[in-house]
Amino acid sequence: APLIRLEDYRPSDWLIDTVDLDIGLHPTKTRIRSLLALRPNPAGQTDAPLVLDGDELVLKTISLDGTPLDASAYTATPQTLTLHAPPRGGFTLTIETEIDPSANTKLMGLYRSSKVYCTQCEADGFRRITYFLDRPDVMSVYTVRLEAAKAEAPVLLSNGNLVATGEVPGSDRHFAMWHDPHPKPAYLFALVGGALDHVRQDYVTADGHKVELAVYVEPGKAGRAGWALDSLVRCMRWDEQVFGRNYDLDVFNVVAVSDFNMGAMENKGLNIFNDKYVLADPQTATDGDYASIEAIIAHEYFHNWTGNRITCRDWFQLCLKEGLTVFRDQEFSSDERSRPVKRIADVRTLRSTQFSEDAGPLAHPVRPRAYKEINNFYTPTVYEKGAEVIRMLKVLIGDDAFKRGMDLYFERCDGTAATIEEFLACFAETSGQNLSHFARWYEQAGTPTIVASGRYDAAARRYTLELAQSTPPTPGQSEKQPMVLPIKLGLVGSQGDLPLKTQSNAYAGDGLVILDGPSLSISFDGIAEPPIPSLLRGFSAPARLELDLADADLIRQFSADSDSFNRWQALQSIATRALVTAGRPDSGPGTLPATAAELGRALDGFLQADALADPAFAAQVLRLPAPADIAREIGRDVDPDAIFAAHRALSTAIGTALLPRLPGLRQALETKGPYRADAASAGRRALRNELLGLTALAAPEDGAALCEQQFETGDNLTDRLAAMAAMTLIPGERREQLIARFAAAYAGEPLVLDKWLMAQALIAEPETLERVKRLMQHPAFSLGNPNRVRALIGGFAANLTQFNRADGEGYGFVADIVVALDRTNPQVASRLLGSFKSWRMLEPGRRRLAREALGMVARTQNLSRDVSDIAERALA
Ligand code: B3K
Ligand code: ZN
Repeated sequence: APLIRLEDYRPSDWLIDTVDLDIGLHPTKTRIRSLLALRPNPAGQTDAPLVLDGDELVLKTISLDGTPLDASAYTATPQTLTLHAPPRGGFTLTIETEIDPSANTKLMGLYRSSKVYCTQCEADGFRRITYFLDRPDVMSVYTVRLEAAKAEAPVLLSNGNLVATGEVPGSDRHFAMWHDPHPKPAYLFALVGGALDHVRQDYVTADGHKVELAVYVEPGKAGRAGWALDSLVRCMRWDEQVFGRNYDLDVFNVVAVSDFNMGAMENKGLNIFNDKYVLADPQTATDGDYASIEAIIAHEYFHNWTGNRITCRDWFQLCLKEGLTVFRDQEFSSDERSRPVKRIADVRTLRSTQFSEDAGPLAHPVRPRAYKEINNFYTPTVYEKGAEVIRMLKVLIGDDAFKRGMDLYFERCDGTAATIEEFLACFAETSGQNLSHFARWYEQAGTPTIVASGRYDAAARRYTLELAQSTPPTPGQSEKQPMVLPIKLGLVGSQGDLPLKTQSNAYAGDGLVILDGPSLSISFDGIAEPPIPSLLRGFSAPARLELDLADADLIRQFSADSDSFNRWQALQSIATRALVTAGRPDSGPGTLPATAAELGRALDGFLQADALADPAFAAQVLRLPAPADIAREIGRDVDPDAIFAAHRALSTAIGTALLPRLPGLRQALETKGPYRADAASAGRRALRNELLGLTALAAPEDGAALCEQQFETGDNLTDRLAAMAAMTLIPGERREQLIARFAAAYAGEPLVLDKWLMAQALIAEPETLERVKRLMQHPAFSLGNPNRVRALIGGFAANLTQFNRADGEGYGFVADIVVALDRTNPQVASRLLGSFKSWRMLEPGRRRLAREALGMVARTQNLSRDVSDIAERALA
């Protein structure tokens, strides 16, 4: 496959002003007539041939300005439609294609999911429907007529506003006509047809525009659509208040489908969702699901401005819409829930997904320079690190300049396909700062490490901080330049934060230091006692911090720091250091770090004093860094079994230290009355269930009884699933019985059974591989459904010890599934292959076995571009 490069970008030679689609839906023979109004792009070449994109297409007819084209005037292949000598001025093309939605297992373009017609066009699915200039800088006004059998598809939806409906005389068919006045790229086109139920609500925007909101779901599931609709209303209001953005059409529809390659899609006025991120009621969704639905509904809605009104010039600019929109949804959730807890959760995700990507062979800049398959670049780096870059920008230039910069961006770039340069120019203008060095965040891959050390001079009452940064090499970037690192900091004394006074004026005493060179030394005066440095407050830059504080100081920081994030981080740092030491291959199995007792005491004191004040925060404090985080910290010759053993030993020791307190605390945390999804209730359940897990480890007999009891009496999925998950920590017959009872209780609930599949795939025992193979035969599993695959196979691939079995069987199993799946759904297959991304840091035996499995995949004939791209890069 050819490498597509950012530097080769050229504007399109042709533009398409309007698109009129007439689509006759049929399960196997869907007809598409497309009328395109083309004109030469003043910025392009006028005498160029016209080459439209296709993908597995069959051309039926073609006319130019209404006259059928002579066969010599064009060439049609499944991939392209070329007009050799298009007229110099504007003209229209009418193109007819026919496709089979039922045979479309790639779930790109038009397909059927449980008898519902739906589309997914980003990044390049529209070309699987009709020949087109399928690139985001070609923006057109769409009018869409949909026709289908009334019985099969009573609901017919597309982008924009509904302009007409009617019967097709003399037939069992009907039609709906939709018009979207906002020019958009083809990747935002969507249609839905099927028998669907819905819930609806009217909404009036801040600028007085009435909008009909609706959420469409499979028949019988309307009772589970309320939370999504409620989230939609709240995020629309929030975007008006915080970003000054009003909605711009008469309708906004959300549709849930059960076969979907990713989470959701922001098609203009017609968002299509994986039903996992729409459907919720207390019996079938967890607190985590409620939070994800709220966040993803908001994310897709926010794209209406950051993505749709302002789209991307080309796919290299993907982070322009994704990083910014993740930032926006994170801010929304922070305002709806607890800001510190949300930040902690986001940083956990960033570290586990993005830092690990950045540390391995698939590392790439937030704005990649080249790609073979763009769908492989919808990554944690583009999304989550992209959001961190926006967050740093805000810290760097301040809230006010950031807000004015966003306003300027909306004003200046509305209706265009923009670039990162255009985006940054707005903030350079409103802040008066030169952002060219900051822009390196978009170009340079890898996670910077900040090495910090402090020195206290009691006589001079001066504290000096030495900071240095470096970034390890990543593929294609062996030399690294210093980044702009905004470091929020404080000096914690015995009575709290000390006032910051610096001698030089270069760094004001406002708690923000900018490290933008290789190193920096900064002194604070008038410091009356030896302080504890609190660096990267709120995780102000996506970096690793190396700061050697004694455990006792970290424990003091945990109780005294005014920054919640760093309070949490202090204990995480103790645990990380202990686990890194104990998890090294030469440490002997399951060595208990000496600090376990200290950590146990600190947590016990904290639970006694503070747990009930903020249970959601307390739950985060109790949760240790994941074994995979420890593996990344160790970085080379990793032995997953040693890390896991150390992790288990530390968790068990903590559980043992807390054991006397657990029953009383669990009782105090019980939520009274019917289930409520709010953040405060969810926080109590989170802590209560964290304590259940610790009980299961520290006192398996009591733990098993508690799990059984909570499963039987729990009135919501959060508690019942937590009971089963805690029980998976306790091998034996009682566990198997509870697993069976869970399956029986939720038979016919595929989304709940996904959690059941995943919980089993994550069991850290050698029998898990056989269990997973057995579960592939269970009626709840299907290789054809992405959610099922991600739950069971994706869950197994995330099981640190079992995917990385010393005999290589885990690698072989996942690699075989990747190859099999690639024939039907390359995108899901290539995501799964991404599970190998950390193979190079393993000890030599596993490294060799993982490389062999990757090699087997790479050598397979007729691989998709998606899978071969990942295999090649992983092995490079
Ligand atoms: N923009 C879509 C993702 C499309 C993925 C294409 N492979 C969802 C989102 O980020 O909101
Ligand atoms: Zn997005």
